[in-house]
Amino acid sequence: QKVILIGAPVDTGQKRAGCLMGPAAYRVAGLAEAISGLGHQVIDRGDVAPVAHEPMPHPNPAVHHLAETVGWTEALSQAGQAAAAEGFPIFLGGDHSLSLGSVAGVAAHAESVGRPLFLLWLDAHTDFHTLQSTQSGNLHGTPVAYIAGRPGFDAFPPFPAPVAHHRICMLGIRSVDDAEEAALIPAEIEIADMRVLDERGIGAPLREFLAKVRAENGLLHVSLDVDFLDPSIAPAVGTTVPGGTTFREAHLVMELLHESGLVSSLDLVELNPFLDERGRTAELMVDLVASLMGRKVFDRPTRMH
Ligand code: DIR
Ligand code: MN
Ligand code: MN
Ligand code: MN
Repeated sequence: QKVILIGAPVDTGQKRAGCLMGPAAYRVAGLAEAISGLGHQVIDRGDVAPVAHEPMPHPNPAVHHLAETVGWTEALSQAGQAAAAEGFPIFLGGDHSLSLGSVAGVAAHAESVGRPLFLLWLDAHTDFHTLQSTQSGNLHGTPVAYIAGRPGFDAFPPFPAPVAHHRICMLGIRSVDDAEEAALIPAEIEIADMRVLDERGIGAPLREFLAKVRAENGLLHVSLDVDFLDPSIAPAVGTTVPGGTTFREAHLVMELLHESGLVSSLDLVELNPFLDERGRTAELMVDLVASLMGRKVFDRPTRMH
């Protein structure tokens, strides 16, 4: 595979500074070397810069950094669409507001090749707020709403080919705000929250979703928020929520994704290196990417399920 690294040092989608150091931390932790060591070609495109805009006031006074977020969305969408046409983009965040742009870019690419885009959201949070419903005003809590085509994103470029609800799956969910829950209850989005994962394990719901992607010959974008992981193994995130996925659950997800051969693009988001402990979270994220790109515990050609 030709893997294209796109640095997205976005820090304006929430209020705790530090995510802008994420791309540098992934590079220091050896992300490119880990991927190329598996036999892939890796091209590091460096960091994207946002398009500049005058401040944009919003009727919801909680909303902050709207103009900056729109500027990042435009720049990352363009970079993402070009990279998706050329290879396998990995977006190095940056907070989760970068996915407004990264997924817009890969959605435009999917539309241009006539294939449906699917979205796997690995997160403690559902990130389903509109600009009207958010109470924190943190735009990292909004990308899935934009991607799914919810109204209220008039300040942003129109989302190219919104992703249908049945093509979205969320794993690891354990923090949902009331307004998000109200909007999600009637939606056909697959939500395997932590309760579901406790009952069924993480492999079963993921396999069901992958079967849907395969049945429609879809492209699959994976968005991995550090807070998908339990804070005991991944402390470097501003919004830790207890009860997250374990080391092995997370690796199993990545191994199943690799075996499926269906993943076409990836976000790594919310890493705040300022909160890390000797780089352990950055290193864990790099190891998870390695699993996604083909590193195996035990490399026997076929595995029995
Ligand atoms: C919360 C949370 N639902 C909000 N956040 C996220 O502020 O809208 N944290 N996405 O990672
Ligand atoms: Mn998130
Ligand atoms: Mn989160
Ligand atoms: Mn919340």
